[in-house]
Amino acid sequence: MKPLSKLFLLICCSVPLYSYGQNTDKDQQTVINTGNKTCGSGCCCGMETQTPSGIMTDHIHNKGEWMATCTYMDTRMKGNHIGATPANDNMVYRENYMMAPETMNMQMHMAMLMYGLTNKLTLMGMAGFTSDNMMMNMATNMPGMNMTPGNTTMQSLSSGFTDTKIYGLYNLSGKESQRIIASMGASIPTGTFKATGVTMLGENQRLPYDMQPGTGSFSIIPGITYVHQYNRYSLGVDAGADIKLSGNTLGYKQGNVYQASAWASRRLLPFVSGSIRAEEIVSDKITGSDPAIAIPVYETNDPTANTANYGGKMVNIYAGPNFHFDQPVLKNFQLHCEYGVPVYQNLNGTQMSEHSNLVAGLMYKF
Ligand SMILES: [Cu+2]
Repeated sequence: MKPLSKLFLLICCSVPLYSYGQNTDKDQQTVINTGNKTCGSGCCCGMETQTPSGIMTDHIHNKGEWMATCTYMDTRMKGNHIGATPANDNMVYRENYMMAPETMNMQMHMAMLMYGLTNKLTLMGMAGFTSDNMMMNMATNMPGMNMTPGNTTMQSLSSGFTDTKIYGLYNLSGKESQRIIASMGASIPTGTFKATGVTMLGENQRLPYDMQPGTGSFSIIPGITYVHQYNRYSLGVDAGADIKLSGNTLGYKQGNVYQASAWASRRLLPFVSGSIRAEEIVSDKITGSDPAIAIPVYETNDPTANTANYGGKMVNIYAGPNFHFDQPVLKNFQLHCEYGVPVYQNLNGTQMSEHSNLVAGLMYKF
């Protein structure tokens, strides 16, 4: 685990322990009343802290209000699936591949800024940096491959800035307790899609599509989010898509992504709420290919180098706590954490299986 992830976990555990015992029922009443007093027609205040960490488009801000968020995302993949069936290395080799991915870890740090342009329209921008680490096994040593005899694993690393996203969020309903937020975003290809590293072809080779920090394509990101907030609990649904507008300069286009979520959350203590969320993600195959990856020996032996092995359907279940603090120094902060595991995966071709997802975000409103 990297130092920053340790820090997040430390904050997760220590701040609520500090807050506990400092709060009383009277304090809880104060939090809710203060929230209502400062609310505009659809702002995020008081009780919005119940929305799960992975949902970014659940609220807007009052005119002139800013919010900054630091988010850490840790996605882990382990083993493989062929379609909907979990597959061990031998099953991958029987598909005529020489390489079988073992694990992959993607760690992303994201900075997000929100600004209330009017009481109904909020602008949001996101920029990120990602680090990917993939381990692969190979069936046997092949001549000309980048492996020493007897060493049957290979590690590939990549890192870089991700694509940058900008959004407009508009509250279609007049109420804050029942919000319908329509959002429209655009993804700008600031992330590299030409990262190189260790592959079966050797060092400094173009890394496969899933190891590239960026897509190289502009995309639009429409979405709609509904939140019904009660005093102690809230319910919400969210649906959205990431539609690639065109291929990149290398001649391929990452698949469109469609996602939907539904969640329920409840205030558990004056300073903490818990949420559970179900999420479905459907992603399309890659169209076209990168000439530096679509080399026959590479494409037919490494499943991650083959565009047929991208896209699919998955359902994830998440749970996590949200913390808000009412100490004078901390009252503008909120901390959201969410951990998820897949309950269903039906992936195109032969692909790495999703293992877990951690999202943790520290928000500051000013
Ligand atoms: Cu916000």
